[in-house]
Amino acid sequence: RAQQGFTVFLTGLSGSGKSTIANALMVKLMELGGRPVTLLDGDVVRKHLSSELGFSKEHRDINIKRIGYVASEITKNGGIALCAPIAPYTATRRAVREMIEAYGAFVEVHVATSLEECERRDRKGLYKLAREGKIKEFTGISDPYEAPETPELRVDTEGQEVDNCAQQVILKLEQLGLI
Ligand code: GGZ
Repeated sequence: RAQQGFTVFLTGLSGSGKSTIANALMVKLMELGGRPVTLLDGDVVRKHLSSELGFSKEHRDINIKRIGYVASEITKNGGIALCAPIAPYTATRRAVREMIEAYGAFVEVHVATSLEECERRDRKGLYKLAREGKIKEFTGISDPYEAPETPELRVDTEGQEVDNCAQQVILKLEQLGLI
């Protein structure tokens, strides 16, 4: 089982640092060699795989299930899938977990940057637009985020370097016997 495939699923608010951590994690996992690593980043997936979808609950669920399906195929074939969508709904994350656990491990990582901090950073200016009502159904402002209650790992990005956050995920993967 040491070389089974697995999926790391990073969930958190927009601007929480999911993509940044996923990219750092990808570098570390590729350095280990062995299994191919595939990054399924939220905004990249939306551009290529879910370009017709918006941000209603129904559309978010379709988007997450597509990501889950691709990750399950990667996991089935012994690869490593890194997913980094917001994935705001507990039930949908659970459905993806079940899809993937049929083939390998599912490691849920809550990138737990607070709304206050995400909004303070506002790297893309989206929170400002959401507050002004110019973006509707914006997660954390005018749409829900159901924080995971029992993720495999919770990462706090406030006052911590990206590399440290990625290293915590690596440690967890080691503890779980996945790498
Ligand atoms: C949340 C939105 C929205 C709304 C556009 N709500 O920080 P970003 O810009 O680059 O990442 C966010 C991305 C969210 O897409 P996901 O596929 O990860 O969401 S979900 O898992 O809920 O399907 C954000 C941008 O899209 N964005 N409008 N209304 N984020």
